[in-house]
Amino acid sequence: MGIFIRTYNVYIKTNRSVSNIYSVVIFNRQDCCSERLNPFNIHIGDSDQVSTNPQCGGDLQIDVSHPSISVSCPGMRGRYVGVRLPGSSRILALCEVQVFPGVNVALGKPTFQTSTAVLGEASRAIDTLADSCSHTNVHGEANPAWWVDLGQSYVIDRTS
Ligand SMILES: [Ca+2]
Repeated sequence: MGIFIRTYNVYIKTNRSVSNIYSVVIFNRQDCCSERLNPFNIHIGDSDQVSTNPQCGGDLQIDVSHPSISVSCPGMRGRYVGVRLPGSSRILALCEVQVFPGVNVALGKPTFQTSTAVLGEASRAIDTLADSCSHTNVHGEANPAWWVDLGQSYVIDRTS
């Protein structure tokens, strides 16, 4: 079993102008190197300085025998959803990142990352192809990160 964070079943939505995020789903590399993702952090918030936004769940671990992990972050909100690898000399590859308020709101949105390897464009993490992955500098770097700009703030109001 991968880590599945489940807390509240119900959250009272106080701002009706925002939509709902239920979970963030991350697809890991399957061809090699799947252990490189551990540990990772998910940041959600309205700052484009992604690493300053609140973390969902602290240091997270994916079960490397599973292709993906679904992380619920109830009560969090934000326009930017980021994945960051804490530590020196890390390499971040993401094959898909999905943000779910019923439908995947990350699709078609602008994506960014701290560095880009050849054929590892940030947009590959939202191209719906599990064998096409974003990739930061192959030599590693401190605290590499990837993020998507959802264009508006979304809030989690309950787990799905
Ligand atoms: Ca992909």
